[in-house]
Amino acid sequence: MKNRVLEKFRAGEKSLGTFTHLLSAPAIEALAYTGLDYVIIDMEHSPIAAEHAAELAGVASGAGIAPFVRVDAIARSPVLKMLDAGAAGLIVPGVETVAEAKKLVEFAKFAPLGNRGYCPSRDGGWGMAECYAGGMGGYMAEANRDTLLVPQCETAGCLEHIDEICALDGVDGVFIGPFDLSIALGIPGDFANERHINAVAHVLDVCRRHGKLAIMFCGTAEAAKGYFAQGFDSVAVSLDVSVLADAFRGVAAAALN
Ligand code: 3PY
Ligand code: MG
Repeated sequence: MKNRVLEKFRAGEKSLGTFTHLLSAPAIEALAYTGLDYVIIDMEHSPIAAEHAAELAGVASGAGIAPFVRVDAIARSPVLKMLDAGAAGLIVPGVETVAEAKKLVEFAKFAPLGNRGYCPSRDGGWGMAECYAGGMGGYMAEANRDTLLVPQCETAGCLEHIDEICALDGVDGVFIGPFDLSIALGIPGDFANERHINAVAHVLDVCRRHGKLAIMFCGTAEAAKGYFAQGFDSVAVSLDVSVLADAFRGVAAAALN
């Protein structure tokens, strides 16, 4: 159940990912050759549902790129299904309250941290993975340690309570959603606004103090470089479909003009 993003975080190295909306196994296999560490299978903003997300997670781990899943609800079902399917981490959008974050820990982490339900499943090789050598306790401990629970900070409530949320045992990091965060701040898309810059810096600082993974989302490699320089451990850049469309727009412009 090794987790490349976690290993890099522990080693003080940065990691890079992107979102996938393409609903395409070959696209994910291709991403594994690009130098990206992880791909986030997005159940929130794409039609990808549980069965499809599980297949794509399997494809990604087989290809050597860590499968993260952005679930579409703060609920037991998607959390459990995606962890059982072998997600290296869960990104959870729209978190508002400390109580919601505690619920997530309850769903995503085995006892004693939480109350995750158990079934021999893909993430533990259906009971045949090495971590089972000493019994199912080994698997449970490894799952708790190596699969990341990462709430998004993108609401006013989450920003207000970020210190408490980040401090929770079982919350492994925070993923900033700059678009929704800027909407929550009343400055949609204005990432240069001082209030947005201060909010982002504050979340990063809180993550640093609690020793948790700080992940930022942005649209370009240049912006990613800036966030790494600021101290983010990880950046998710853009979306496979956007990068594809941008590339072809450039090809069309160059070929036809
Ligand atoms: C946001 O910017 O709101 C996000 O959730 C990025 O994925
Ligand atoms: Mg968002």
